[in-house]
Amino acid sequence: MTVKQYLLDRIAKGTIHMALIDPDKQPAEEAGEIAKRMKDAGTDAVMIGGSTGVTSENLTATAKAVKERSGLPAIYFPGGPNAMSTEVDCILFMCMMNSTDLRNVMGAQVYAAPYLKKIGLEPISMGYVIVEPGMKVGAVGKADLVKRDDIQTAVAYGLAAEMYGMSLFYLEAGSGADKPVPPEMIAAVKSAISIPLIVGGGIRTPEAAEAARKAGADAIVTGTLIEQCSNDEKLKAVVKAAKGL
Ligand code: 1GP
Repeated sequence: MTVKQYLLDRIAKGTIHMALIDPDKQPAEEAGEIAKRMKDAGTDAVMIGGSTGVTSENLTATAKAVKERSGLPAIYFPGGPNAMSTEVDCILFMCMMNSTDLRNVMGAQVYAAPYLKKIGLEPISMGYVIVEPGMKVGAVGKADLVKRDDIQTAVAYGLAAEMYGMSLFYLEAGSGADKPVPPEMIAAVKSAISIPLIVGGGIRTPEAAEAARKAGADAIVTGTLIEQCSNDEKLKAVVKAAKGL
């Protein structure tokens, strides 16, 4: 089964949770341990990526450790075409739709496509839009951030992603954001599009995860929380709230 089908099958049953691990933040063994704890907490898949410091070496080692320890799909969430690995199960083939740098919209993808074809890695097409505050990914990605109250623009990006035939649409507030994507924005985008909606950035509490799920997120991503939290019960509570269990 493709990873895309795995995700769609799970999403058909309700909101899923994905744990984001930055390979630059810890040794691979530790990443594997985090993935195992997240699997036990009920997470559905592990995304591997970061805005800076990702290399083919740390990506490969992290993907290997994640798969060995958790058995969960290792989904590459690339920050650019510079790091690649055959150890990941798929790559989010994404277009940062609101970047002002053409390389993030299309250039990196064109550069990477022949190599992805050669190694036979599953691409999952995804429209990726950065909402305020945007954090590091907004700055590094030179994003023209969607304002938190500009729901119409967020909806328009979602519709454009769907019209382009993208498989997923991701609303991102940025890792470590003080506030996640507003629930009103999630709800409006969700009701406008029929492709799965991923939401991430600044979700660190069961309340925030529940708000995103209730607003209509199909997948909820948490990164900072799992890096910083050593309390398995708290991790479990956030995953449960994300999934509505
Ligand atoms: C980043 O949305 C993710 O792409 C995760 O954000 O680190 O704030 O959970 P956090």
